[in-house]
Amino acid sequence: MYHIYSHNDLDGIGCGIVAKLAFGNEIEVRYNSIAGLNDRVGRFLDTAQLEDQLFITDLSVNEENEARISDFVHRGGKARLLDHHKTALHLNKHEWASVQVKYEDDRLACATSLFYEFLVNQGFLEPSPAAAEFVELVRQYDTWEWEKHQNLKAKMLNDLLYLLSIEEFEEKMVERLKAAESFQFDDFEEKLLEMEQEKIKRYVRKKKRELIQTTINDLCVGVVHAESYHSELGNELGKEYEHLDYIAIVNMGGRKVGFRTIHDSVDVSEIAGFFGGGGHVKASGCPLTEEAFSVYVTNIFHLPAVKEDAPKNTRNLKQSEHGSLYQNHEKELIFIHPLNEKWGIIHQKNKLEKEFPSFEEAERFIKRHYTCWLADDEKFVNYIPVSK
Ligand SMILES: [Mn+2]
Repeated sequence: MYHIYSHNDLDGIGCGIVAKLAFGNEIEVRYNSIAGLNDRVGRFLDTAQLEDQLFITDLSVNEENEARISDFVHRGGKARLLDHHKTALHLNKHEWASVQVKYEDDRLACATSLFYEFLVNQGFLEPSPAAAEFVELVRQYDTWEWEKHQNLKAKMLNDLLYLLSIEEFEEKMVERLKAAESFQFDDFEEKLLEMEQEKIKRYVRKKKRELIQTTINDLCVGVVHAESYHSELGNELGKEYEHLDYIAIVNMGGRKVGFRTIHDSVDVSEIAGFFGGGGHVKASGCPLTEEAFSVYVTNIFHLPAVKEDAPKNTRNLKQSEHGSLYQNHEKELIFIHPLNEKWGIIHQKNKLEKEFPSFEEAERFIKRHYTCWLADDEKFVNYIPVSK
């Protein structure tokens, strides 16, 4: 009997789907949370027979299971772990593990793409255009490449998973990939997914108005409470408030915190690791421990949400030669103005000594330091700056 223990997200489930294409009813497929995997692997090894074949995909094992799998393999058992998380690279020292973050042409790998290629190379699975397209959609979604290519189909595939149950999604996809020449959504799914896009847009708009800005360990952080749509929120809020180093998404019901960043200079897997979690450089998570709770909830609960830049101004505009006026909850006024080919800042009545080579850098500075937003036209026309 074959057994696959995989992650319970699109990439992990993609592995289960290609496994079913290859092995049909000969494989037991189980999806796990990051926290649940080691228990599952431990229980498998307790009773494993040498003719059992174990696959672990999109997740990695702890030291105890690492040693136990090595032992199982040395006794003649078959096991293979395939992952693409850099936190699992140390497992490559075992012949039974292959962890690969990137392809030779620099495309990022995902577990489904690695596992699909493995199954094809080993002769377990006949390659097909539909399966290859499905795998590529999973890869683009999991690595965020879909955004760069604006490949909405990849995002819709993930949305469809969460509109259905895992079992339903898996069954539908396996049937479709077996039968179809290419990978398509049906008309009903198209309509559903279109409605879902609109719903997500409204949800993100609402959450934008609930974002709290704070400073944690010298990083400027946006905190929001949300149960769902973490990727969309992390991405949209990160882009809207570019001055924030990362977005923390608190899920009270699930007792978890998700971390997302759009910046290359920040590694959110480190931040999650600090609170006993882990993940990718740009997307990670941790349990809502007492410590995380005090940092991301208690300490900032009294703060008001940050406001968006005034959207309909005709006078108070960014990067204007007449200057741009910002305000914050403390009713402070902050003014950015051109100054000898550079940009200067007046905070309340004080001219800052620091000068900035670009408007963007000046704006980033004041948004981080004063938690401010572009004031409306009325404030601007009544504003009299101290003499520059
Ligand atoms: Mn993955």
